[in-house]
Amino acid sequence: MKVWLFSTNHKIIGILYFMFGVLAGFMGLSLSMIIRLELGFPGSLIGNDQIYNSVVTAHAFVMIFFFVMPVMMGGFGNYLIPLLMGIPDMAFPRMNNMSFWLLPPSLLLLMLSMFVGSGTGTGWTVYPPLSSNLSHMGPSVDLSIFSLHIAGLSSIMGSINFICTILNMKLFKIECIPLFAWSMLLTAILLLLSLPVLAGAITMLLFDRNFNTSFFDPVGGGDPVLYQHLFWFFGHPEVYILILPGFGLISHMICNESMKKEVFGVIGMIYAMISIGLLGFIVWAHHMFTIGMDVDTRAYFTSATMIIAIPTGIKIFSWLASMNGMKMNLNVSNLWLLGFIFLFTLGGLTGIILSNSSLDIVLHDTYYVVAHFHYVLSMGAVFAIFGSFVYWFPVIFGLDMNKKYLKIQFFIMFIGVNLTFFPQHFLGLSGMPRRYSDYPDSYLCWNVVSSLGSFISLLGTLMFFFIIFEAFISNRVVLFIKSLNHSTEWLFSYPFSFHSFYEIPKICYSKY
Ligand code: HAS
Ligand code: CU
Repeated sequence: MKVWLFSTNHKIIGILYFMFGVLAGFMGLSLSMIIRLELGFPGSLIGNDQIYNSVVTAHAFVMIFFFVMPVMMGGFGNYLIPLLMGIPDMAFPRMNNMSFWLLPPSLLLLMLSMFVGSGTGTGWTVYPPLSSNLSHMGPSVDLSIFSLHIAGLSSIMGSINFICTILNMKLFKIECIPLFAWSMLLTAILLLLSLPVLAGAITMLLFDRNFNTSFFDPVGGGDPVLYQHLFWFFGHPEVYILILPGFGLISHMICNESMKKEVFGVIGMIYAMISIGLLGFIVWAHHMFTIGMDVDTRAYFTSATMIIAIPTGIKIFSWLASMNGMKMNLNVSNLWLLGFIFLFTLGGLTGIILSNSSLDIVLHDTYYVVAHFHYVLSMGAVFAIFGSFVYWFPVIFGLDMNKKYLKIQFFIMFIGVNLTFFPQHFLGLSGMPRRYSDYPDSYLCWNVVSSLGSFISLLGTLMFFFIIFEAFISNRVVLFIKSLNHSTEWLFSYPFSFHSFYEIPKICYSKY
């Protein structure tokens, strides 16, 4: 018990993050099933729009802050960074423990906000005036704000830890550390710079709600648009925070699966990630084209946003170039990799369409946006998580998963998510707004398809847990890996020892 509660060990904390992420992932999935049940047929199932909106809000919060971020940074980051970089543990192991243990109370507050009062029906953006005390009286929004504060604290401490670990404890020059370490470093910097802005915005909102300030209330000289600027100055970097660690994981896996000693264009990849990180801070108002912006500002934010397609394109084409010439082997890891590249690109392209301010005036707040971000998130970030989990399962647990089941599971997921989200492009283009619990009959067909798709992905996810269960009970111990890998995490024995490196390893450079 002590081992799990008080551990300062990066592997234990990594596994704690994984367990927490799985729990939260299931919560988020359940909430999404409620959404798809409500929208699976016209008319009302829940019978209360406030509850429907609270479910949508909680789904987003849980998936973003309690599933994707903890699993990618907390889980894979903590587990793999020390192993990949040849160091005994994270720089601040006790702070690492605290980063993790702030998350359960934070999730608890979020859950409370659903059950106390009338729920936070504001969407994950928590825009005033909807989130002010006139439209959302009662404690729910305050609880959500506290939840975000605590989750933010956890992330900030985690980020400081990653930045210090990677910059101070590296054994190589910075341009030689693995791409996954680069992606974690950049994600941590993005978090450190953007989260305080969110914290400021929601604290001002808290004051508006409870202490009679009027930062966002025009009646007292405030402006709700200020909130939107503050929120999206955090919100847009946040979407890259969600995908950059995935980029790192994908680079790492592609390199190994295509039997190359490094990814095509490593330096280009590093510069691409740096530019995505930097550009991410100067495009935020593409989420606000409909506030009544003057034409120059619209032109600026449209062009700045489009420029991000360049570094992202560099990444996509470098991955493809890394795969070029490989002996094509459609094993499970490669299926997830190809799935990621294909579907993330699709989501990225719809992002470019949305970045055109004139088109966005029409598409904003429709299902087209929902389709866009689910392609980059549920098929970008989540495919990276599934693929990485399958790929590193032998490293973490020393056991082999059933390959045939995994392949079937991949195709179930692939069909499920595409069936769920592709039709949402059509719904968006024909004008169906997001965050409504009902729709006119003309939207029926694609909504039914989408709900069916979501049930297929539910089956896929359940099957994944069956496969993990099966791997544990059949206990196929991995003795050695067939192909020798380019990185160090495979070199250790199972079950893992507490610290993999008790002294600084001797590095020798060889010219192959
Ligand atoms: Fe996004 C809304 C634009 C990437 C997540 N995005 C969202 C929301 C989320 C999200 C969660 O400009 C909704 C927030 C909310 O609740 O309201 N997004 C972009 C652009 C990119 C992009 C330009 N988004 C992401 C990633 C996410 C994410 C990554 C999370 C993981 N997004 C928008 C815009 C909105 C938006 C608008 C607001 C919409 C609204 O009205 O609310 C880029 O980073 C994507 C770059 C990737 C590619 C693909 C690979 C590149 C290649 C190179 C060649 C391509 C070229 C483009 C030259 C572009 C292969 C050619 C263009 C063609 C159309 C063919
Ligand atoms: Cu954005």
